[in-house]
Amino acid sequence: MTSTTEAARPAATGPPERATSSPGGPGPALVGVAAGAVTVGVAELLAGALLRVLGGQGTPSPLLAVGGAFVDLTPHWLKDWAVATFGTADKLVLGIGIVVTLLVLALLVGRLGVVSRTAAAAVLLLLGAVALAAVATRPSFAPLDLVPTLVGLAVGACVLWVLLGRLRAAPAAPRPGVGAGRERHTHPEAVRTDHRPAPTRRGVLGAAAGIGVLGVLGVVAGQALARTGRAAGDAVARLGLPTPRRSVKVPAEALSDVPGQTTFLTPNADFYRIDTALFAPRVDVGRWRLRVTGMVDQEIELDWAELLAQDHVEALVTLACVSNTVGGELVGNARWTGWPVRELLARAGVQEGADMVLSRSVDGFTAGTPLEVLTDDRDALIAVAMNGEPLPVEHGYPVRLVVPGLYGYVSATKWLTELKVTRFDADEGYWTPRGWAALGPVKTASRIDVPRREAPAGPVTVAGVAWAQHRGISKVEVRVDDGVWSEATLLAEPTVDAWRLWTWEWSDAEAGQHELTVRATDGTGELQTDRTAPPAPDGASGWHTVRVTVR
Ligand SMILES: Nc1nc2c(c(=O)[nH]1)N[C@H]1C(S)=C(S)[C@@H](COP(=O)(O)O)O[C@H]1N2
Ligand SMILES: [Mo]
Repeated sequence: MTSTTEAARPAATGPPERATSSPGGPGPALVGVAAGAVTVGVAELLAGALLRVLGGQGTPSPLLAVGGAFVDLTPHWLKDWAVATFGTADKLVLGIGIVVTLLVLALLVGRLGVVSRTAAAAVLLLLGAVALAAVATRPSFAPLDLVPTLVGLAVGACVLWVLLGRLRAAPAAPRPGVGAGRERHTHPEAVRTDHRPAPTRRGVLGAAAGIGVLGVLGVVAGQALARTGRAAGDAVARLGLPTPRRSVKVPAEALSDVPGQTTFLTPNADFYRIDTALFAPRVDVGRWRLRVTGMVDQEIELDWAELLAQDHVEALVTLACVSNTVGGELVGNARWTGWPVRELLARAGVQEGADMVLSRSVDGFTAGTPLEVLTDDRDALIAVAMNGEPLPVEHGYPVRLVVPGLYGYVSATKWLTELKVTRFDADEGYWTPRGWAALGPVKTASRIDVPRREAPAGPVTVAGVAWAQHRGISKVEVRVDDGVWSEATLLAEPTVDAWRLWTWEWSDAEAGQHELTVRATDGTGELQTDRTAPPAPDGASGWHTVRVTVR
């Protein structure tokens, strides 16, 4: 009875029959994934190699170009939702989304191959055309950028075509009526393939898996090459940074030795990064230009060598993001080297009636900055260095704006390429039509760094940082639970444009739950507001409170 059923089943349901007449099962899908992986792998490897060989001026990753185009096409509400939901992990989530999408598309292309090889190849090429369109519409596009994707597609299409064909020619497993027990010694094809090119199904699938793995390795290698290529590009700039006519030293009295407290200068590698760019644009300093346009007597175009030849200064400026929440980390302080914007604007000659400068990035981002903060005596800089090093790519290499007193979204344009002198009633920065205020002066803020959760009973050092850029900090006060406000000790304030560190000795922390609250007073004597507000539209406000368990 059992043996009858077993012998009958394959013949009755017929999978072997179907497999020999047309390639069903997981095979076609695997072939699709292999073709997809090798397409992307070859494209990424080639792009990375070009970037490496051309020293940071080669082509960008096709994958990232597709991601970038996707971000550009995403509606605002979806983008806002993604940022709100995933925070700074939004790019990781997008990356995972892209990989999953590609995987599904590749599976479908493979399955389509069961019906028609031509159709599968056509769809692969169609998807390739979409990728090419994404590459071609990137802001920094150069025709060479198309080559890696084209080559990848050619290889991928060949792999798809050949493997689907071989899969079709390969007999699946046992032939109809062949029982499992007899497979080994009655499988003539298995013996034959050892001597003749007629493929076995297993052989084809093995090849597909191998090719797929090679494709993934290609992506990894391509990304690694691109990274070293970009680093090589940075070395170009390292050869030439300006010697500032005025340099700043951070006095020891501004530095803290309290473990866990904010460091006065934020190392470049730890500096928060916020921008709309999926990947930081690679700007070739050799081709970089800064243009001054709009309401000026005379338009100006400046290249890297000309910019370096100007009179640069150093300044300590704390940069803050309007999206920073109370107690949040989207704020950092650096020593910037740059040429004062006011000197460039004076050279161009600003015309009567202008009240805004719209700065533009190579990637299309814009910021609208009030003209007056760029022309008064503050250190609004066309910055080329950050903490003594060329700007890191993610922070605007080779040139960005830094303006003391304003949130980054209305002032700190990275990968700067144009300053358009204009009017607020004629132009607006990137974020303004997206629901953020046209003006973004930094609100006075203070933060408790330590303790954050727990503290031992007895004396406890409470420490943190406060900022009110270009107004300075004159007082910081700390309160335990609903007690009285005590004045914290302020560390030195080398400039009103940077944050100020503070400490306070909590002399008698008692076991139990406590709330510590901090508030600052700015240099004009105005107390930080206790009115809580969310980041949108013009910056969060409210006092920072931490809940501490004392043991
Ligand atoms: N080109 C470009 N510049 C930009 C942005 C951007 O999206 N694109 N974001 C701005 C915002 S919102 C902030 S807070 C600062 C952050 O600078 P950072 O990434 O160097 O910290 O950059 C500003 N400059
Ligand atoms: Mo920001």
